[in-house]
Amino acid sequence: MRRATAVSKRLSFVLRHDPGSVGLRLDPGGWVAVPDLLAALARHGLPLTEGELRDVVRTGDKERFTLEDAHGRIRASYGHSVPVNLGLLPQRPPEVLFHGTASRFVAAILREGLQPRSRQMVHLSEDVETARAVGGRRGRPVILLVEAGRLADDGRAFFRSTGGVWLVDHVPPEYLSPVP
Ligand code: HQG
Repeated sequence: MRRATAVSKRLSFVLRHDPGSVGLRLDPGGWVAVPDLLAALARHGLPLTEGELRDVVRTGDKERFTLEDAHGRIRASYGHSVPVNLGLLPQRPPEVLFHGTASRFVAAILREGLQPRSRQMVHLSEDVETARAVGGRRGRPVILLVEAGRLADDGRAFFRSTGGVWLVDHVPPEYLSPVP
């Protein structure tokens, strides 16, 4: 695995799922001070310069992290399993969004709707290609169309993270249909 990929995966793990694994605590918004993160990673076997951290954030294939220079802090932009309040304001989503999943989950999803499972929120994509790549991580990909506009009209809050990732707490089955 490329070093940048390995660093990105470790950052995702620490900032989304287990800051305690390197002795860190996230603030309520999911942020951690950059010097604290670098020191914690170094203590746990991943010495990293600030320049390298910046490169990983900037050149990753997705906008997984947000680096706020004004405050010298960083957080994962989405994907959390630890409770965080990202402070995003609800936004009107596009009329349709997409969710890529693996074929073995489809029957349960069409019965129960989309659940966040181990994460805090359900993650949705703006286009079919992205959704296909997301679903392909877990098996044979199946794309579900989400009637996001109608669900928003019916009162559910949608949040836009970075890189065209939309977050919602649940999608009931009546707003879902498989894309042939
Ligand atoms: C499925 C990646 C059965 C759901 C991606 C998914 C994303 C159900 C799996 C982000 C279900 C959870 C998140 C139900 C949902 N019954 N299965 N009722 N409801 N599921 O990884 O959306 O590359 O937690 O379809 O690109 O795959 O890491 O969610 O297959 O943006 O930056 O349960 O992570 O980004 O899997 O991925 P995940 P996800 P990164």
